[in-house]
This record gives sequence, structure tokens and C-alpha cells, in this order.
Amino acid sequence: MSSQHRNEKFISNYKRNADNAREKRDDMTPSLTREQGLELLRQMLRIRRFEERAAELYQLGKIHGFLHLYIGEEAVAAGSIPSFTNEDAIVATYREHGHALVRGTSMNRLMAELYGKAAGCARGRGGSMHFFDASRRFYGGLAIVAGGLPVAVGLALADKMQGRTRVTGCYFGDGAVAEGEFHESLNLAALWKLPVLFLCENNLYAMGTALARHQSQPDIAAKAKAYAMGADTVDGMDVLAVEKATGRAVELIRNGNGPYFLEYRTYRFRAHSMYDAELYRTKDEVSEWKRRDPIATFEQALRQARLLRDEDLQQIEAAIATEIEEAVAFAEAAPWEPIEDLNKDVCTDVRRKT
Ligand SMILES: Cc1ncc(C[n+]2csc(CCOP(=O)(O)OP(=O)(O)O)c2C)c(N)n1
Repeated sequence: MSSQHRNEKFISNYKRNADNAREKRDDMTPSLTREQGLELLRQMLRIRRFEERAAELYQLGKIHGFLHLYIGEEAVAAGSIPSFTNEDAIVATYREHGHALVRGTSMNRLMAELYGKAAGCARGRGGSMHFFDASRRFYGGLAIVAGGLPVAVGLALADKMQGRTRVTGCYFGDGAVAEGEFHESLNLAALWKLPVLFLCENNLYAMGTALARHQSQPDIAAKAKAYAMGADTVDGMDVLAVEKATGRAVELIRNGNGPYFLEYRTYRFRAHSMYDAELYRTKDEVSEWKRRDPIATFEQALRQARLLRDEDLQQIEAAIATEIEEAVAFAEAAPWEPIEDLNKDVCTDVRRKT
């Protein structure tokens, strides 16, 4: 079978599984309170509107460097991050705006970071790919594919050695499974029964390379099971399915059962970074996934369950618009780091004469 054909077959199975999972969870909405439902919707909308604004600011030349948008994948961060307590740790990738927002870092500090201003959450030195907030135990924003896995395993090892019952959540993409660090990290986490949750955001593509084109076994959860840990696949376009699976996994880990692995099947609606000719996927494929937009489908489910009214949505959107405009004003007004500080925190003493 050609790799193109194999890839198409994999994508069609993948969609069928997600649709089946969606049908199975139709009975979940009634158990949801209005407050919980509105909060999940609000967080997904905060991520989307923040990133839409960031994309505009990028076009205006206000934001430089890379900007990887999470649009389409919001249900994963919004549904999973609340399962962690403030004491737990989060490690994420360069596609981490949503994770930092839901974790609670202020939009002002995140926008200032995108602008490269000293008031940013990484003092303007990291930009979009390197959000960091030690006060919320948010350890990146890491640009190296799979680079977060050993960091998360190290954090979990420290907790275990010091007898703390904290959990570390480690987010990464499907591209990470091709890296040695993925396999080394899963192996040691399982061997030492470390309290870490691996959250794989499988959006099917690593830049322009489809998963089934680079993996002999594209079932990522099956790979994790080979390391003797529990693993499930979750419909990552369904915020309630994400919430349920993540809550259960975090609880299992906190009860001392060692690591767990969740593969969220999701899709990014935008290019890999800001520019990308998208020759690796068809327009039809993207439109088909957009029909499963996690925000639109959840909004519809809430309306059907009579948990959402038009005025709720208007209020949520208005509050988010205000939050974003305040963040932009904050970032615009924030001072640049003074020139004389440029060598600050750089390990090598550049003034030393050799
Ligand atoms: C070790 C390493 N190799 C290559 C790259 C270049 N690179 C940046 S993003 C990316 C694709 C990663 O895809 P995935 O892990 O699926 O995450 P996604 O971008 O889909 O969220 C690659 C190969 C990198 N950053 N690090």
C-alpha cells in the first residue's frame, strides 16, 4: 500500500472512531451544571479570541518571530488543565498559549510576552514559544520537539523522591513520538512509577508530515501501552470527553498508580506556524474537521440542554473582548527591557577578556 493511501485510510478510521465516541457521550450533557458548561465554553473562546487577535497583531508587525496557533485544538487545554491543582506542574510545547491562559497567567503578561516586552511572563525574552510562569508551576513553552518529556519526568521524579503527592502534566504533539526522548521518558516514568500524565495532542501532522507517513505504528496510545502504562485515546474535539478522561487519569496517578497516557485526537485549523502553504492536506479535509469545531459543537450541545442563552454568549464575548483590549493596551504601553540589561541572565560573562 502506498504511504499516501495508508495515510488516507488512517485518517478515515481516525474520524470514524471520533464520531463513535461522540455518539457515546450524548448522555453526558445533562449531568453538567450551567456554571461548568459556561466556564468550559468561556475558556475555549478566550483562547480562540486571544489567538485571532495575536494573528492580527502579527500581520501588523507588532509581534515577531514564530507564532503557532492552537485554533481548533482548544477543547484539549480547556478540558484538561482544570483537572490539575495549583500544586501540580504543567509542561507544554511552543503551541502553548491556550494552556497558559487556562492555567491562569494573566492575559496582560502573555500579550506582553508576545510583544517581547520586559513585563511579559518570560520578561519578553521567550516570546510566543516560551511562556513560563513559575508561580503557577507552568514550566514552558518549550521549542524542542519532545524536549518537555524529560523535564516532566524529572519534575515527577523529584516529587516522588521527596514524598509529595503532586502530579506533572506533560503536553506534546504527535511529532514527539518520533524522538528518542519520548521513548526514554515513557520507559523511565513507567519503570519508576512516576506521577506524570502524558497528554499527547495528536493533530495528525508534524509540520507537513502526516503521522502515518512517518510511523510504522500510528496508534500512539498503543505505543504507550508497550511501556506498561495505562493509555486511552480521547476525542480531543469534545471538551466533555477531554474533561472526563483527564480527571480520571489524574486521579489514578494521584492515588499512586504511576504514569498514565492520553492521546487526544484533535486538529489544527490554521497553518503550522503563521505561514505554511498547507500542501500536505486538502481544503476538503480541513473543512470537514471544521464541521467538528469544538467551540461550535459545544455551544450547540449547551443550547440543546438549555444551559446557554443568547445573552450568556454576548456577555462572555464582551468580557473576553475587554480582557483582550486591556492586554493589548498593557503590552503597547509596557517599556522595553533597557539596553544595559541585555546581558543579564546570560550564562557566559561576555565582558570577560579571553
Ligand atoms: C528536536 C526538534 N526537531 C525538529 C524541530 C522542528 N519542528 C518544529 S515544530 C515540528 C513539528 C512538531 O509537530 P508536533 O509534535 O506534532 O506538534 P504540533 O506542531 O502539531 O503541535 C518540528 C519538526 C524541533 N523544534 N525540534
